[in-house]
Amino acid sequence: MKITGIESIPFSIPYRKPLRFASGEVHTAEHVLVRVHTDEGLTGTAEAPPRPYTYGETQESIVAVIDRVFAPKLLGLSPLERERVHERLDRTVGNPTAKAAVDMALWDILGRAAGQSVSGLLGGYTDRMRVSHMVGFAPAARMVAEAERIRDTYGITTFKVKVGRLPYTDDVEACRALRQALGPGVELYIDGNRGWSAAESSRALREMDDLGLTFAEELCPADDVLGRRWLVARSPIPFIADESATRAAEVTRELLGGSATAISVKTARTGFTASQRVLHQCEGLGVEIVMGNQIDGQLGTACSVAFGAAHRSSARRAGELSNFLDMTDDLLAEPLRIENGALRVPEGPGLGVRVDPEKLARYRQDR
Ligand code: MUC
Ligand code: MG
Repeated sequence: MKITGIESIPFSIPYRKPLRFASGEVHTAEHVLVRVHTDEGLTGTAEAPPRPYTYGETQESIVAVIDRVFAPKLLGLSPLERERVHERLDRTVGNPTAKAAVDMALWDILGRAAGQSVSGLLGGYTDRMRVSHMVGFAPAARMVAEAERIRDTYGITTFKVKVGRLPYTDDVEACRALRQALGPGVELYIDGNRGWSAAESSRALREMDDLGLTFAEELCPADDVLGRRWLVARSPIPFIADESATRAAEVTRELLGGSATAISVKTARTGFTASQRVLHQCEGLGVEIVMGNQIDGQLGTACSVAFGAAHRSSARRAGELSNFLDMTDDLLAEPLRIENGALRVPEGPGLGVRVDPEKLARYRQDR
């Protein structure tokens, strides 16, 4: 089987309400649908979500790098030649979500060719994951109301609270209000998207010491090298590297440098192949991982749950799988459903999902 074409289709679907966090905000899902075609008629599909403030990629840059740089290098290769595919993609530094979408579309093809689910091929550990919901910036009372609505509607009991605002006491107040309203049975952790200094982060962690937080993620920049090491050495809870550890080499650097003690794995930026490398690396080093979310739509979320459910170490924690709930619509013919706080891996060969052609026609921006 040979790769005969790679399509990159920009589409745009508005959010019902924006998600706000320290490094940016998202009002519209301006993503890219990636479809890899083969000479045997099998097509693999995945989604690339540009996050300009995190990786510098935009919808336009993803389309351009796939059309002009990646596709010409990959045509004629077999989807089974994944090492060769990655050798060619890795000549380019950066562009992580574009590369990841190509990788995941190839796995979709392999699953469809074998008549097996990608999740099964990756590891087949379980068929679902508990879901963690991300609560964005808002006044404390609105953050509490949002978490209560999500708990009551979907049974979700793990929340990642966005922090990193100044003064940091606003976030301490919001976390305290969430703990008081939701009670001790709910799991809370925080993500600062580099919004605080090491000293502010340290003060905030001290003031929240009684809240029983599970993790702290990317509170200050990893580029503040000594400040970050100082903070992580004093943190009473594991410190997750997210945007500072987007590739296996960065994971090594951050962990061995003492700048992180846990890792966020995002299929949106490391696909399945490189996510598995990062996961095995973390297992080997004895470091916990959390399945993160790149504010994915349903297709990206189907990829995250396929990967997360496939492995013991990623299925152990709730995965961030609910950002799509805020979108006004999506591309999938069969929508994903979160029930009793969990999301099941879609059944069927490959990723087990299908894009609705009418929805794609409505939301695509290239025609
Ligand atoms: C997260 O975990 O940080 C927000 C920015 C980004 O790159 O990902 C999201 C969620
Ligand atoms: Mg994060």
